[in-house]
Amino acid sequence: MADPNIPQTWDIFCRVIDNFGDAGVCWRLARLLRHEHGLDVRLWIDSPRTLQALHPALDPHSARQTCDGISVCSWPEAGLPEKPAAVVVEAFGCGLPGEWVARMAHAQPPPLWIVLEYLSAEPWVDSHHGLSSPHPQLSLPRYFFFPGFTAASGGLLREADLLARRDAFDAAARAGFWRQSGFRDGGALTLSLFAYADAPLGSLLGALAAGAEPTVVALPEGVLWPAARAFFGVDSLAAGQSLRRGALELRLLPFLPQARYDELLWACDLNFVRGEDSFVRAQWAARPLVWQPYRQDDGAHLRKLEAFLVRHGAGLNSAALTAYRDFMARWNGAEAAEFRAAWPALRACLDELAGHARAWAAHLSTQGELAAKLADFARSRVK
Ligand code: TRH
Repeated sequence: MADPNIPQTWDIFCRVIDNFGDAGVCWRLARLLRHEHGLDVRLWIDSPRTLQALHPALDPHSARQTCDGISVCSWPEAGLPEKPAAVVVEAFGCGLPGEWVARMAHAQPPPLWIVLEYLSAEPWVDSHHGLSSPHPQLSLPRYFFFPGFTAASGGLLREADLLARRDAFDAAARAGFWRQSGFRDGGALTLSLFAYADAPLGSLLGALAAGAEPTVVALPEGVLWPAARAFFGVDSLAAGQSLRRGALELRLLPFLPQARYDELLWACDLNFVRGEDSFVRAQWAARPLVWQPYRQDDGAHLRKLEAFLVRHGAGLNSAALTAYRDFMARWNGAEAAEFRAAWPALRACLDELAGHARAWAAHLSTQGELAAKLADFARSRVK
């Protein structure tokens, strides 16, 4: 439980840029620090409504509340912390408000300031992880903490029981998940789909519908529902509904609470994910995944994709890697969004990709877990 040498109080400061990942990662980190390290955690978030989508028990109108053992403070409604925590985590380099930094500078002793960066598989992460960069004017110790896929990085968030719960999710649990979602699990090839609005959904669904193999696509409510409506030529969609065309069955799901999203990943044979947190969860699910990184104007998202393919692709046979790369390039707009050949090629090596995904998850689980590494990092830097 609590290690007295780890600073006991933590403030996590989260600005929601857009989408769900900022809140998703911060909520997961807060829960790990609280429940696996026994620390006092305050999560300061400027969009409690986004967090409520992930954790429905949260009251988005409350300035301060305790949820799942974590003190959730809506910022700026909740004002400033009376006293900054011993460790202040600035999530994704979102920038702490000036009045926060001033209060930190006056605290005795000053808190440890950790900037939690975005996840990347790029090689430079290892040499940047843990570097200090003191505040230009104030004597506040500030460090940069980089998640990553190597032992030298900050690692990935993972609950202690996650892999055991994944492995216990058997055929009966899979059937139960679909039944609870309003569907009968007929054992067909099943894909989950979570992507950005610019994903070429219509082209993918067309290739699946034209295929010979019955294929289920599970689509939680979100930005891709308009493209699904257009594909099927319907005016509305509702969770629990399924639409069919040729070999394709599209199953509409609600946006699931974060705690249940893992079950969707475990209930599928291939998972389309995006951004950061769902991307990591799909790797822990040990199923093949197709990733759409968050688009960045300078093309940095394609460099992140390439870096992942280089790391993850090592050990894959060349035919499987070629099909995987080609499909990911088309899904991410680096190649024509045409799947009539790319999908059958990917489908043909899905068993190889599945075995590789299991080995990859096992490899990642030996690398040290992010919240534990963060707690250890704080322990070693707080006098
Ligand atoms: O929503 P995202 O696109 O968030 C993005 C990324 O984090 C990106 O790195 C960041 O720069 C940008 O926000 C600002 O994708 P991500 O990271 O996968 O977060 C989605 C969260 O939603 C994740 O915790 C999984 C969760 N989720 C559910 O809880 N239920 C669902 O039904 C689905 C589909 C997702």
